[in-house]
Amino acid sequence: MPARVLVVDDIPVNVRLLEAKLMAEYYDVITAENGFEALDVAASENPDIILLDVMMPGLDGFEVCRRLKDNEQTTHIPVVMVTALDQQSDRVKGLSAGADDFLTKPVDDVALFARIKSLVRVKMLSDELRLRHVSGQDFGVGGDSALDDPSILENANILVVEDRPLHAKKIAEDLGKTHCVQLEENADEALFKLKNGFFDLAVVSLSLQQRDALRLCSHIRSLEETRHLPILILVEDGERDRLIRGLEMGVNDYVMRPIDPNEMTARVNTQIKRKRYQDRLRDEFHTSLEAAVKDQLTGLYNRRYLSNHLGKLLERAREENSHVSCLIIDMDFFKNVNDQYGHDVGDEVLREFGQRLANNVREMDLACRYGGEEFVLVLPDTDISFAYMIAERLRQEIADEPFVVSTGKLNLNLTISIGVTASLSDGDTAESFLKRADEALYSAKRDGRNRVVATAA
Ligand code: GH3
Ligand code: MG
Ligand code: MG
Repeated sequence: MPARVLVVDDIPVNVRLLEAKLMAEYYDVITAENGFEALDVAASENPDIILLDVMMPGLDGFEVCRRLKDNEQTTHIPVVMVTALDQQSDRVKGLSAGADDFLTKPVDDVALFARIKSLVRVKMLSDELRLRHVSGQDFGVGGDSALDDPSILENANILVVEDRPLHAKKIAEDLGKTHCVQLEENADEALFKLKNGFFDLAVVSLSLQQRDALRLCSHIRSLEETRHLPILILVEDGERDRLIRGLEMGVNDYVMRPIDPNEMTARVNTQIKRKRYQDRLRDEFHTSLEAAVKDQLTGLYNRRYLSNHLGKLLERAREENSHVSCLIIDMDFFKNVNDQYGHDVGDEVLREFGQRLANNVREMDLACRYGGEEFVLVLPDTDISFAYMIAERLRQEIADEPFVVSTGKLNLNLTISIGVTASLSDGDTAESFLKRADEALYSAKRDGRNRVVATAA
């Protein structure tokens, strides 16, 4: 879906000019001619970004920005103030009104699209997080921490790569007011630090004297550890071609020299936000992925994962002409534990059993909770006699070692029964495979429990 841009300017020619540029790049453009209209349209149309003229009769840009940021419905929409050239005081005012970035008139194409791209990306990431948060709450998981909280910028670590000491010192001073800054003059050293440290952003001078700064940027982009790290470059006036090459190779944004500290800070903050939203999304993804495949009580894989995975293991075994074996394990008379000591103690036993099972398996084995007090252990590359041996060892260990529960107050002697089978060379589905093991388990129960029965295929 193309990003939707709201262009606000009281001079129709300015609106049309920006509109034409944006439409040429396939952005969806909506417009407003004054501050009040801008507030209405922003609330009703939910644009992905707002380009806001400063000088307007009635409500000026600062006031519009302030109201947008005060309104819960529009506060998350990034605002770029379009200011007259070299109006430093406008930038300070814009920042305190909550603006996310600045562009100067006449608007330069490279600057325009670099900014829109960064900010729209930030907004989409935070929208996505907000959405997941809402659905997470529907399922009763995930906290309710505010996502637009200012803490997203706290304790950010920035590496500044600049080999001219005076320039470096000035940048460190400016950014050091709000972030933790490290200076590095050597490009190789910088790459090493970025690779091994915990940085949120690399600020690279495009005018390094000792090394080609673009080569450093390209290395940062290609290394696994730094692929997602945002890069902001500092550019001299005559370096436009190199700037464009930098943006093409994945540099995220730039600041022109002489550096306006406010502008640099705004851009640095945008990049840090983007990085951190992205990190949060990635973390949440891993957590939800884990929740989808793991059993909550024991931390073992769940039945759904087993069903998905077992078919693949069997297929691979067939291709490689090897065997997969499997144990179905069921606790004996487990109902008695619940009846006698309560469900919580039962849960404790299951957790402890899961732990013991996990301790008994190899990296390649798949231990899962099949349901209630039933567990499945899948052993790739293992024939039935070896699987029987493992099952027998496990049975023995459980029978010999009482379960210590209720913080040491109870010692429970429990036993397990196990059905064992191995895959057939001429084809076995996950269902037929598990069914055979289940039949073996049934025999073990029938024959008196606390025993292992293996079915020869
Ligand atoms: P058998 O030797 O024939 O397997 O006897 P059993 O009592 O172990 O088997 P049965 O299938 O009759 O009962 C299983 C019990 O496991 C009943 C159920 O309440 C309990 N159970 C299943 N899931 C859980 C759980 O998550 N926590 C607890 N505490 N108990 C559970
Ligand atoms: Mg049982
Ligand atoms: Mg059972």
